[in-house]
Amino acid sequence: MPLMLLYLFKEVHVLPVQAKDQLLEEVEKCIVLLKGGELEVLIKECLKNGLPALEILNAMARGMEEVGKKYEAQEYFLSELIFSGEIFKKGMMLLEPYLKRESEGEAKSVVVVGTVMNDLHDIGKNIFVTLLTAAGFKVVDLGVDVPPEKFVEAVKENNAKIVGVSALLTSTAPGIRDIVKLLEKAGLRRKVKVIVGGAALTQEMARELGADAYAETAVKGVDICKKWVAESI
Ligand code: B12
Repeated sequence: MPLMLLYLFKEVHVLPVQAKDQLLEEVEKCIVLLKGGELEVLIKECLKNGLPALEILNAMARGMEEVGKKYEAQEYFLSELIFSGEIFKKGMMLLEPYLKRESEGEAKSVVVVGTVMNDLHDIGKNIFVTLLTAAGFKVVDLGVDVPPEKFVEAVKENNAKIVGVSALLTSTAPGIRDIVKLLEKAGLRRKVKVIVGGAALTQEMARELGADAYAETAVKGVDICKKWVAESI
C-alpha cells in the first residue's frame, strides 16, 4: 500500500479490512501461544485503530477454543489452561471500558448470574456479565461453584426476573436441573426465566435440564434477555 494511503488510514483510525483481520488473527494467536505481554500491546493497537472491543473479545475467545483443543490433544496441560485463563482475564480488563454502555439511567431488569456448582470456569460467565451490564441490566454476579440454593436466595433478595447459568463441564452441567427444581419449589419458576450457556451445553441439553433458553454466545444471550424484557418477561 502506498505510504500516503497508510498515513491517511492511521490519521482517521480506519484500517483496511485485511489489516483488521490480520490484527485479530494476531490477537487469537497470542492467546493460543500464551503470549500475555504481546496480547496487551496488540489490544491497545487494535483499540487505537478503532476496532470494536467486542470483535477483539471474540478473537480472544476463538483463541481459548484452540487452547481447549490443544488440551484435549494433550499438547497442552493444566498449567497452560490456567495460564491462558489469566492472560484472557488481563485482556478482558483492558477491553471492559470500551464495551459500550447502551443505556444509562434505570436498570432494565435484574439478572442473577453464576457458574453451576463444582464448576470453576468463569471467563464466559464474566463476558456475559460485562455485556449484560453494558446493555443496562443490573447484574447480581454470584461467582463460580454456586450451590442451587444461592441462586434461589439471590432471586428472592433482588426480585430478579432472569437467572443466567454458565456450565463448562459435562459432569456438573446437570446441576442446572437442581436450580430449576428449587425455583419451582420456591414458587418462583413462573416469574423467572432461566438462560444457560457454556461449552458443556447444547440447545437440546438445555431444554432437557428445564431451562427456557440456551445461548451459544454471550452476545446472543444478552439479545434473548433484551427480548424477554421487551415482552415484559
Ligand atoms: C480456561 C479453561 C480452564 C481454566 C478456567 C479459568 C477460568 N477462570 O475460567 C482452568 C485451568 C481453571 C480449568 C480447569 C479445568 N478444566 Co477447563 N477449560 C478451559 C478452556 C481451555 C477455556 C474455557 C474458556 O474460558 N473459554 C472461553 C470462553 C469465552 O468461552 P465459554 O466459557 O464457552 O463462554 C462463551 C459462551 O459459551 C457463552 N457463555 C458461557 N457461559 C454462559 C452463560 C450464559 C448464561 C450465557 C447466555 C452464555 C454463556 O459466552 C461466552 C462468550 O460468548 C476450556 C476449553 C473450551 N473449549 O471451552 C477447558 C474445558 C472447559 N476444561 C475442561 C476440563 C476437563 C477442566 C478440568 C477438569 C481439568 C482438570 N483435569 O483439572 C478443570 C475443572 C476445574 C473445575 N472444577 O471447574 C474440559 C471440559 C470437558 C468436559 N466436556 O467436561 C474443557 C472443554 C477442555 C477440553 N477440551 O477437554 N479450565
